[in-house]
Amino acid sequence: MKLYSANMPAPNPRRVRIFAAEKGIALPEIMLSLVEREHRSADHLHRNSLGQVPVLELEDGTTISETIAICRYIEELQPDPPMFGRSAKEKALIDMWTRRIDIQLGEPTKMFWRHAHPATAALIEQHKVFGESNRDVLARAMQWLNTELEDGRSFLTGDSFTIADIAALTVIDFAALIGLDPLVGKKSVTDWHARVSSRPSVSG
Ligand SMILES: N[C@@H](CCC(=O)N[C@@H](CS)C(=O)NCC(=O)O)C(=O)O
Repeated sequence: MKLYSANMPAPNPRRVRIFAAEKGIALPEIMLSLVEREHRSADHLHRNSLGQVPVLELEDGTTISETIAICRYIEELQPDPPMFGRSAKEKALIDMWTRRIDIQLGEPTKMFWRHAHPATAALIEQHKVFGESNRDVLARAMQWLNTELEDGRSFLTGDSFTIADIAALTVIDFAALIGLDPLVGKKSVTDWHARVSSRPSVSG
């Protein structure tokens, strides 16, 4: 199996990279240049009709898109360490947190990137006022997350590093890269961020 991917700062391929490293799986990556629009080539549109990365290609030619679907597939192949939970309660809490991160943090970050950032201005029609309004939306979401983590737990769902932490780390790092300052004044999130960033799967 191999992953059609893209280099940093692309946050979604990075999620799969970290996830596979946590599982000890060496996943060959074929890097597409997003700047050169290789993800919109006929070959890649054949793999994913939405023209996005990551895409996991299996030995039989099946292609799986969507980061969480790819990670779930890898989890089935290699259940240890469990990153989507084992019990019904763990699974539900990890799903809850992954969705919260994608909706509360991921959406405003994506909307700012698409509608206000200079790097995407030539690619899509931007609505700058709407795009800029997402700065405040993200700032409020980060404040909420900071309050949540003030109880001192190590990871988003408790004592274990999970897909929810990977989702949060990658979106927060991307938000920082595009100038949204997500960690400023957020002590509990900053402590969590330092903890997860020091993991070999992330720093290696
Ligand atoms: N929902 C998808 C999002 C994938 C996505 O947005 N990938 C970005 C790279 S991080 C991409 O391919 N962007 C190029 C584009 O949408 O044209 C997932 O979870 O995999």
